[in-house]
Amino acid sequence: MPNPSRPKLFVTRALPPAVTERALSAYDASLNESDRVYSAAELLERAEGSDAILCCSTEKFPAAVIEKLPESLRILATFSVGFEHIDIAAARARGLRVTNTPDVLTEATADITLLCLLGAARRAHEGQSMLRDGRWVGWSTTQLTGVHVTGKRLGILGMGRIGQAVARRARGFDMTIHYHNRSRLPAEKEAGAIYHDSAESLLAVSDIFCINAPAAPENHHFLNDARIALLPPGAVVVNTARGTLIQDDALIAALESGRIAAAGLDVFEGEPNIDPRYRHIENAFLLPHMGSATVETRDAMGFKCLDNLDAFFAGREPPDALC
Ligand code: 8YV
Repeated sequence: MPNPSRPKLFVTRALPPAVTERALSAYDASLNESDRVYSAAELLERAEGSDAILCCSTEKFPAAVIEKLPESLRILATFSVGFEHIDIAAARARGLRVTNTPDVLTEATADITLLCLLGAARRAHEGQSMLRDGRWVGWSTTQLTGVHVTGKRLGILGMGRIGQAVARRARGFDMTIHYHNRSRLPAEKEAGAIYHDSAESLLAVSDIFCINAPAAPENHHFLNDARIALLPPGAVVVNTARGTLIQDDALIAALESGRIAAAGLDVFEGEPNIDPRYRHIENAFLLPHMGSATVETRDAMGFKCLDNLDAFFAGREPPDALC
């Protein structure tokens, strides 16, 4: 039964069970049990009369959508740390609060980054396919030899929370950590990592180049032909941030020519409709955007959305307010 004293919450995607339970206990929540991704028109229609929306990065809120959201809507909580799917300036202009989910997915995303790094460098996809397809006829000294990881130079683009967590893990592989960031980190966060004041300088020393920067207009298609040419020959590229940081034509050509030895990718431009050529590239280790996909992390992300909504509706400042 709708309870007029409880805020009306529109949840755009299916949530983990524990998060659904908590949402239903505190809100007059309308759920999306089929988990279908709604179009902009459906989002607007279903948001009618809502006080709050809990969305994912699969729903886009450009200015044109934000302007048409119902008057009743006061807060949008995204179940993601990334917020490039929301026009924050348009939300601010309309007085709509927006929150995200920092911190709780740092470790899981760093773990998947190492999986992509190792999976690419050590040719995990080719090994798995050979075994599963019955093509493994026996061991040989040169079979599936990959790129040695231990002791290599790791270049991290974007040394925020996730970049730093990747660096912590990579130190366990005796890698030398290099990074480029908008600003240099304090020594305690740098922990010996070598700062580069330009991305170009970082690329030149990156035996393994790892993208951990957020999607922003200034780094759209960051990894293009010219920047790939700066990487050491036979480098490995890893991306667990956003697909738009890579120009697919350039990376695919470099993987096909062997200029880049391998790539480990968890994110893609236009996902889930990835460039179909990736499916046939043997030296690419590919995952379907699984960075934060652990039970603990997804629960924590959902609870963080609800913590932000609870704070807002209790008249407090939401802890993770973006605007
Ligand atoms: C999320 C992510 O699972 O939080 C992010 O920014 O990329 C993912 O880990 C996804 O965006 C869900 O909204």
